[in-house]
Amino acid sequence: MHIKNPIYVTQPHLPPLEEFIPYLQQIWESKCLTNNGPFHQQLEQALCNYLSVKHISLFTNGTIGLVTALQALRITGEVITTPYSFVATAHSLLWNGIKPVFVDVDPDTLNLDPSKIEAAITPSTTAILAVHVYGHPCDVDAIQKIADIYNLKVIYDAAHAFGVRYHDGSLLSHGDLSVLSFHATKVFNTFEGGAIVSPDAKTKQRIDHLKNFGFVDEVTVVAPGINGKMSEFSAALGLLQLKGIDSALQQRRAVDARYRKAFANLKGIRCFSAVHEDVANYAYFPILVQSGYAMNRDELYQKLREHDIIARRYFYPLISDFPMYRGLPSAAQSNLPVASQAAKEVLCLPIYPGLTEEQLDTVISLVKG
Ligand code: T4K
Repeated sequence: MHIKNPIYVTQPHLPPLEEFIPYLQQIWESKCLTNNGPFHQQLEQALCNYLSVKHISLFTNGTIGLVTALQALRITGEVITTPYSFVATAHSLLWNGIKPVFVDVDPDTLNLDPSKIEAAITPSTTAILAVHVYGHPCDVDAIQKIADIYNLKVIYDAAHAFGVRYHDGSLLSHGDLSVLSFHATKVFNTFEGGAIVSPDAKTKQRIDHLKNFGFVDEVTVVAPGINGKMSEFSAALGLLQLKGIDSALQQRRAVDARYRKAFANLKGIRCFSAVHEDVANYAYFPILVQSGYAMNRDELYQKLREHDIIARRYFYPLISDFPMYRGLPSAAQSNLPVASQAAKEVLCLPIYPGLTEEQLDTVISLVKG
């Protein structure tokens, strides 16, 4: 069974091109390309409504959002974080001169394990930077409880968590700030993009200053801000993407259900259940390839590639194994046994709107062997 076009782990969801043209015409007519233009303002409002949050600041990408979130809360010293994420999570700490302290993950969710956090707190600890990996919620209550006791800020890297609802509200309302990514590979994309969700208008205002070089008005600069602004092109696409988001999420849900059913009794393949969230977003379909399966994870990865199926090992290697982190005492594998094992076993299978039945059958039959 050999297929002509590769099947990628994801493909961006895009609206019909002709629907984007009128937005481009408006941009051409107004000559307003960026700097808090009309589409930018409309998208902030539309996202607040869609996500049920009060304050959103759009960004050029999620990474600059993370860097800015740490600045906005004036985080310094040491921050407790997870090794099991995309490398941008920890890089945002280094860009702020902050020392990451890696803590192991929970075997059920692969999110930061709250029971391991307290042992890693020192007098220099100022915050917890956790990730809702694959869009599955962290144990936000347990994390907040620890943060309250030790007076720590909590930032969620919610790059995977667009639209996820938890505890009768948006998952993005937990912690002091949540940071989204609207990268091409995400559930909701604006080509490149991101956002910070703030709890109040004052925090949003500080973030809006920081993403615009620190400018408050033409002659006043209050902080060494960065250029993190989203352009009108991305904001316009975002407005259009919102119209199709519910259908895109339904299509993802259908793919998720197919995989889950197909692998339910497959020895050595473990799927993650989306039992914790009220509304899931099916951002990824990770499986763990464990003992009992016919081959190891890398062999399955290779076998799929030979059939032009480009599954991805998110997240291998662990962040703590990259050269700029591995010298840290907390990066030792002995400190991170659960994350280390997961990094050896995980494989994210293709999931995106538009994945055809035939493509899905191909992936499933290869995994089933
Ligand atoms: N925090 C977390 C937890 C994150 O996962 C990420 C990003 C961030 C923070 C940072 O947010 P941003 O600054 O990116 O907004 C991808 C993405 O580049 C990255 O955004 C994402 N996480 C990460 C998990 O995945 P790669 O290196 O795997 O991407 P790439 O280019 O190999 O793309 C994967 C597949 O997607 C391709 O094989 C084909 C398809 N694709 C990709 C692109 C870019 C397309 O079909 N079209 C495209 O334009 O990192």
